[in-house]
Amino acid sequence: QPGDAVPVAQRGSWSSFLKAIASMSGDLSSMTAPPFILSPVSLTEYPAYWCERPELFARIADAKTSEERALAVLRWFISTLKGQYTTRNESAGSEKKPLNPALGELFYGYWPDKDGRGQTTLLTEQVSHHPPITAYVIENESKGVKLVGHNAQKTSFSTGSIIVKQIGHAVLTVKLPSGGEEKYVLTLPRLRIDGLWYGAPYIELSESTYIAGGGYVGVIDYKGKGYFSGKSHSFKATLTPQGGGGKDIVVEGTWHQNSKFTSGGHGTFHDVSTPKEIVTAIGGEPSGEMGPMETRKLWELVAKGIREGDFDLASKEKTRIENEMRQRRKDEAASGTTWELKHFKPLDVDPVYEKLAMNTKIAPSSEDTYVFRNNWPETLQAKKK
Ligand code: CLR
Repeated sequence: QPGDAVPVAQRGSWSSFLKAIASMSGDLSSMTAPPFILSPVSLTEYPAYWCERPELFARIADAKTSEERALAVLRWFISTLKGQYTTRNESAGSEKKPLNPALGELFYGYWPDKDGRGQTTLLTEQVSHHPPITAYVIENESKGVKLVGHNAQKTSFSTGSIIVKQIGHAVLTVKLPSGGEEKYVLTLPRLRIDGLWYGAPYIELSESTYIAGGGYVGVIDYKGKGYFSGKSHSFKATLTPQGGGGKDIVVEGTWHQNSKFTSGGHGTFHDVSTPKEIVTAIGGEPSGEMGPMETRKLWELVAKGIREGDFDLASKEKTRIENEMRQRRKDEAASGTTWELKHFKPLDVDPVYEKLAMNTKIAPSSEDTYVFRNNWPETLQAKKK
């Protein structure tokens, strides 16, 4: 039945929300949604999904050949998808609407060393509010593996589903045993959000993403129920060595379960059932505390309200924050200044993307980027030893 998963008292506002989505263009993040669908987590925390298996991230550095490295990158990438796209269904019952980050919002965290894999640190900054753009760095310094990326979303509505086109990309840098380094460009999948009618939204991935670098181009094709294997969350990844001569490696399976080699290898490629490790949030102030622009500080009472079902508190606090931010923008306009980003510098073109996108079908052929200033807060710098 329509609205089955929606609390009775919110069914009216859910159907108004759906109607509003159907006629919106572009940015869904600032639309007001009924309480039952709100998440207490800000989008600045989502980049942590890239590293919930820190050992797979670290292991990229251990590869001995470019083929091994390309496979290690692919294995780590595939292992992040379950966290990125199914976690909220598992923990909250359905996909939820995240908090829409304020300009300059910050999130810091780390994954501790374990079994010699080294510490991994995370830094996120909301680099734009209109449209929302989030930039992040994840680094395992002792291993020499680093991911720098940014992402935004363009949403549209089609036959009952929300279609989310992700804009942005990430660059993975890996130090080689020989002393040099290798860079890989990663693009992001298109999302389709279904189950809206019932009030139980969930994500399926579609189309293709690319991992280009290290002498390989990887194309990952995503299909839902009724394609390839007939299963939801299916993918097929093809790694092609550049420069001719080599043979493709093909891996097939489901990204939330397991996958196997179907060409160029044998047996299991990856099984994602190993336990994940949630990031540990950490304050970026020298005292170890969280500053006023740090996600969990900024949204503290909104998150509390949502978690405890006190939606008056949540909406009162959300309005207060939004008004403060609006005032800040007005003051800046009046004084002819603009907000200064703390950790990133915007750049119109990304030379790494341009170079690696050349021999692929990566579209668009050019993208802007955010360059990390390499200024980790002291509290995190201390975690990198
Ligand atoms: C953000 C970047 C992450 C992967 C990711 C997962 C879920 C996506 C999110 C991104 C962007 C915002 C998103 C969310 C799912 C739902 C939410 C598209 C891409 C929208 C704004 C809210 C839709 C509201 C319905 C749930 C009703 O690496």
